[in-house]
Amino acid sequence: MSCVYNDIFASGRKRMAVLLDPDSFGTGKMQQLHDALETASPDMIFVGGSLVSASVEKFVVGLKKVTKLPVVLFPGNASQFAPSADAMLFLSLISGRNPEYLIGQQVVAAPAIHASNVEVIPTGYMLIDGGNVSSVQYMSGTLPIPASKTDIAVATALAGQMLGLKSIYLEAGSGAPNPVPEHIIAAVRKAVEIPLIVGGGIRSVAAAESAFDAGADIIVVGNALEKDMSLMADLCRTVKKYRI
Ligand code: 1GP
Repeated sequence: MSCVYNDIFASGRKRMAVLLDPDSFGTGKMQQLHDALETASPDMIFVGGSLVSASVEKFVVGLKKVTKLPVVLFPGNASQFAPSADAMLFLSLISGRNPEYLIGQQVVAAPAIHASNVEVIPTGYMLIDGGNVSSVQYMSGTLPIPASKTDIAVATALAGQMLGLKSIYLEAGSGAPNPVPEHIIAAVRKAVEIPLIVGGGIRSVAAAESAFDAGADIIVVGNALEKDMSLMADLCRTVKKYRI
């Protein structure tokens, strides 16, 4: 049986996930996505968003028709579970102090996830100030960690690791003006051993390189690809350069 965590997250190789929001991406662009994936081949597809109205399950089933890549749920809340996915980030918003996103939504979702074959990847989700009020910040009613407070980011990631979480996601927010700063990535990378996912505002090869150079294991790119799918090939070439 394939294991997304062992084979991709903890492989020790740099990886890239393409993030698709079922509402903004829609099923109409599946052919375009198929063509882009043929040339680029990222490592996996993340599916989710802060607020999703479309059926995530229907979207995942549609995705499975155009790609064999692992589909990993990246849910904004419990309603975004889809049993046809390969894996899911079981997120706890550990940078926030809202119990609903620390444990509440997780309790709601747990029975359905348990009854499925979806692989669960417990993940500490940390919102870092990306220079605007992000959807995550607004929807979760939590404050991001200020981009200058490296010590708070490190302590939060350490606490997540000590709680047994299997990865840390440093999030600047979708479409953030500023991606997670290198000093935060580097300090968290040094502090914890678990895989480090970095996303939010990565919209160029240079931004992807600086996240990897600072210590990201996996980068997540959504917005920029929605605007220009051709960027996927450039980003995937960059990821592969790190594997030589
Ligand atoms: C958002 O980290 C992801 O949750 C990706 O962000 O859409 O800005 O690439 P972008």
